[in-house]
Amino acid sequence: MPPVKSGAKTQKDAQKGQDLTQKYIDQDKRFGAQNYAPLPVVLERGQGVFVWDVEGKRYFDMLSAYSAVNQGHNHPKIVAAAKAQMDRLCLTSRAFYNDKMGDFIEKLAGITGMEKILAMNSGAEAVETAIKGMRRWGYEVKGIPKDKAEIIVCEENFHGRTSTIVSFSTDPDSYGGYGPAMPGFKIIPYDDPAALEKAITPNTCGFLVEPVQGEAGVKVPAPGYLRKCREICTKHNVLLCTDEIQTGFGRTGKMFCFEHDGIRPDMICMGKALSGGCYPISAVAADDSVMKVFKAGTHGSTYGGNALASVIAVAALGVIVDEKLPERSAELGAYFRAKLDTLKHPKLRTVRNKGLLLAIEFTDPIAKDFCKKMKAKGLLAKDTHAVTVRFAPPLVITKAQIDEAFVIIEAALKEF
Ligand code: IF1
Repeated sequence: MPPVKSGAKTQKDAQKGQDLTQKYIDQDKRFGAQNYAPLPVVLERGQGVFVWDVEGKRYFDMLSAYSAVNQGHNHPKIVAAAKAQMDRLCLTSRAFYNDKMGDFIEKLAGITGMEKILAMNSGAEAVETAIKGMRRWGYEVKGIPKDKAEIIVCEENFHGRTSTIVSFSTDPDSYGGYGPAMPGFKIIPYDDPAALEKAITPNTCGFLVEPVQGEAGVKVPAPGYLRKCREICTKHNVLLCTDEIQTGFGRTGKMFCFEHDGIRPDMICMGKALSGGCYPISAVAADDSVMKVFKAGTHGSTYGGNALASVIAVAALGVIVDEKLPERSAELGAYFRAKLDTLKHPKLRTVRNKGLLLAIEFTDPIAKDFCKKMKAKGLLAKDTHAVTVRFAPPLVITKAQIDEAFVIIEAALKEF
């Protein structure tokens, strides 16, 4: 007999629930491309820091859809804004103006401190936009000879899945079998300003960097790294482009992670929490000296900046500001970190964090098994690179909820 799950009242209900879970997993196996290997949990509802599976079991969401759900699942203000707009107008394409995009880009320009915004949909599209912008700036403003522009990136980067972006990935899972690689990228070690300066040539147009490397396992660079990169880029007339798709919108304890170093990049890539998880919305911000290279007809997207997306982004940004999510993230990140620091286990190597982007690293490749054990106890988190588990709850989490989640983490660790 299967054990009774917390969401089911009787043994029979539990069996029914498990059958339902299996049905959805079978459907995925039967009809879906198998480009993911998810934990065997099928979610049907979310609210705040919690999600519920089809068996009625509740989980802490410690992934937040890779930091897209900083505002918490189904934030009522974002959902209400979306619902109201859906009755009015969703998509017109950019062949015409709509009456909502203006408020979106004005608000995002204010928050980023940049003059201009270019709206896209996925994070990868924002990065692609930045790459195209840096190259074109290189030719038109810096005077780099045709087709010679170079962009510098870092080892263990994660910037998305397009064929160009995976061309400069150092993870064989990401780039393997997808060649030929797009030329024009130079890869240097992360957190190494000297390597940046050495890699720059007269043909370098930009440096694309994550303020914290998420997929690499929450790799936090030395304080001042971005400040040094800023100085080097300025000195050599190279654009500094920070990928804030995962680190932005409060995740690391500031609105944007680059603020920890007190700098201003030339371009900012944003996505994920720009919609609070309610719609794919991404954007690039830059001053007009860079953004001017995008002339009419030279770049775009059917859905980018649509009315529905714009209204959702305005609401999602409003929640971040009104609920002081960056400040919460700083305070609660330190609180969560201090709790993780008390964990004692021979297989636990280290703890890292920047705000509410935290990770624990094991000495052995047990991260996936650890996630399975936490799942059984009602907490969902994701392993990365076999030895690391990332904890990134919605930023609306409370201290009491962190305490409750920590009990699960501690209990799961005891089973190793
Ligand atoms: C998947 C990782 C996280 C990103 C940064 C751009 C993008 C991402 C810094 C692209 C996206 C996601 C994609 C998701 C897994 C996830 C991820 F583990 F792969 F690295 F978050 F840590 N820049 N990251 O983190 O944005 O096009 O996906 O909207 O399954 O690929 P996107």
